[in-house]
Amino acid sequence: MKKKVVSVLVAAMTVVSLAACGNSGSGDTPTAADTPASADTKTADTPAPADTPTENSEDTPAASGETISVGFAQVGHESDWRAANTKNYQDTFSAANGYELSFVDCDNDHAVQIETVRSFIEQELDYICIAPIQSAGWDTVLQEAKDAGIPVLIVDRAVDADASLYTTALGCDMVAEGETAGNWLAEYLNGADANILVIEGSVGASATLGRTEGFNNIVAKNSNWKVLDSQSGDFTQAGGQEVMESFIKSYSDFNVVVCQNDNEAYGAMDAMDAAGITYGVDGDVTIISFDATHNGLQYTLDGKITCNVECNPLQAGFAEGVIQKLQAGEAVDAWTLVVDEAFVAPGITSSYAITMSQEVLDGRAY
Ligand code: GZL
Ligand code: ZN
Repeated sequence: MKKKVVSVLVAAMTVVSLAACGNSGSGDTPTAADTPASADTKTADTPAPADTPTENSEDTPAASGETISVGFAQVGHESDWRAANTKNYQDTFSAANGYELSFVDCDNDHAVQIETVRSFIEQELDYICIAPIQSAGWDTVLQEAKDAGIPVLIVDRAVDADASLYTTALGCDMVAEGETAGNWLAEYLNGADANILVIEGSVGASATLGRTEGFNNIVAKNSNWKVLDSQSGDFTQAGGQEVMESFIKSYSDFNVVVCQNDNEAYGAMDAMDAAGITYGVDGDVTIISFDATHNGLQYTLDGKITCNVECNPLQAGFAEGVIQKLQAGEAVDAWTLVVDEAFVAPGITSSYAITMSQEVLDGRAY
């Protein structure tokens, strides 16, 4: 009976999020051809989590014959990074691997995400994964999941809630990513002035809050740097273009643009192209981006994005490792850090970043 309810309810939720999607699609999410290799292909910078069983190990649910139901309330479909993250979860929590995945694209709508988690609780799923659209507003529904005895994994982004309200969290260190961007910029400018424009990610998202905090920690150490403006581009290409167009109307003396993800950088480049503003290693403006997705690293290899700070989207293996441990009655870590690198355009050497080459790009898993 439970399974029947699962498929009916999820279909309803999916229709809701797809309906909402009409007015908020980023419109620039990649085609299937762009979506990344499955979780199986690992590169040096995509660590195989120590406690994630390999596909054919004897302790995957498929091997033991039971099916594990996992609900995943995903942020949305705003970026290439998100597409890679979604595919990684769908590849990992597949029926063949012994899972029944209830996946809901919450379309960047916090209220939908809360209701999605409530529906997972009502369905009495075995596990709930949440990639929180925003950090605030989670205490009540997390308490409900806890009262229902359903383990909750907070993945990718963080929540402003007491850690006792969920089982574990995993993701990148966004503050460190922001500091890496700032430290690299200080090394690259070597004392030169910086007039900086920042295109932030989605309002209230821990990725936005962390990268902004981290970058500003380094701005504070450089008295000849000035952040002229900082506005949200909502992690989409359209948002990045819109914010950059408004920046260009208001400012003429900027030499650095920080985009808090690759899709915003694509939009910013479109806006600068239209305004005849040059950027990149041979241009007037230095672009720093985050995510280091395939297309973002192509632009880095081409010298258009000068520095790209990675945040690895292939995180489902870590989530599966935690679920496997819980299935076996083992203790799990409260926090799993997904490590990341940074990359710079060819011709630049840096103690904070790897110099891009075709070989580095070809070796990437997404
Ligand atoms: C980062 C992730 C962010 C990416 C964006 O972990 O939450 O959300 O940087 C994505 O591309 O939209
Ligand atoms: Zn949408």
